Amino acid sequence: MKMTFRWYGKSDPVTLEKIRQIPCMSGIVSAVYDVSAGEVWPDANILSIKSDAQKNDLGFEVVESVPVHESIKLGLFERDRLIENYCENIRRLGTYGVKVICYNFMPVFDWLRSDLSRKLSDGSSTLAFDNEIVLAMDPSTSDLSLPGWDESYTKDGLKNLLKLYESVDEEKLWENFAYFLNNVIPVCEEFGVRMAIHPDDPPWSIFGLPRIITGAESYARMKKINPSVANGITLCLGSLGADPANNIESIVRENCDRIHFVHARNIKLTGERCFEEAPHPTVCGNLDMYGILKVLHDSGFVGYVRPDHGRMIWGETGRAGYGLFDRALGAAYLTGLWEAIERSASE
Ligand code: DNO
Repeated sequence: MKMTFRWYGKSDPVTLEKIRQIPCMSGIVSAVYDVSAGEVWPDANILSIKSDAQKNDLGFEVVESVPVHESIKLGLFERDRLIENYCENIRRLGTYGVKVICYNFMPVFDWLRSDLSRKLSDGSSTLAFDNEIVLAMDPSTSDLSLPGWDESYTKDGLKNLLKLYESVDEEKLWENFAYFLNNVIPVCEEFGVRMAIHPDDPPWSIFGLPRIITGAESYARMKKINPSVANGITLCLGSLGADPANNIESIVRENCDRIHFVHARNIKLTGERCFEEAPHPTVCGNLDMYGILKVLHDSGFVGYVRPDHGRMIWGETGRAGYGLFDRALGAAYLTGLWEAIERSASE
């Protein structure tokens, strides 16, 4: 297991100098943020992340994300050019030592929360999802913004995009996903890169848009489309865990050969389709972190882990979910759990 930490580039207040001081941190997870979705990432931008990381004794082997252009998800005529650009990014990243690309296939919106700063009784604040609030939101006028979202649309652009999705149901999205996979996976195989799809977060349809990566059945279907291990998974515990019907341990057992990246975080279910993001330890939420990590360990997991979202604690302010302190506590906790699991397995 390699412990990693997400870094949003030079503008991130959580600097590489701070990240390197977290014990056992092997590398960063990052991306080229100043090139639009669908375009090829200049070599210089990729190399600059790599050399910044290296100067701090950190690796750069995981990219999160290379965004999939909406025209690919919609299956529009320009998708072939955009997929070729995606393939070129895979070639370049592979050449510079990137091993895993985390991506998602969620239409229009990436992860979603209704509350970016819910006060908890201990004085910290956290991200939360409340279904009633989301149902009442109008996506084309809401001002919500989350780290990593594509913010390049104008209000009209967004409205047009939502309109285009009216003719794309889940089956159509699967078809477009299969087309994408069957074009990119051979390139990944050639360049030693593994794709790791992030589950839909939360794992159900929002704003009437189709969402297809929601649990065990999705992974079985993905494998049927393309059985290569390069067609892999980012196991995001908090995303999958938001639906109590998902049995994460069993998803791990069924897919252990293709889990290349883990987003480890805990959540506290607060109602039907409602949850708060909890501190990482098992006792703080509904997910059994020890149990899940143990199954990963026993299934031979050798991929990358990053502590996912943290609360804002000790007065920290910054990107929602992506402050330093609580994520660093999460990393230390997860590293400790892993050490205990490894040691007890070898005794
Ligand atoms: C949220 C993240 C997601 C993730 C993308 C991957 O915090 O986990 O935004 O990066 O869905 O493409």
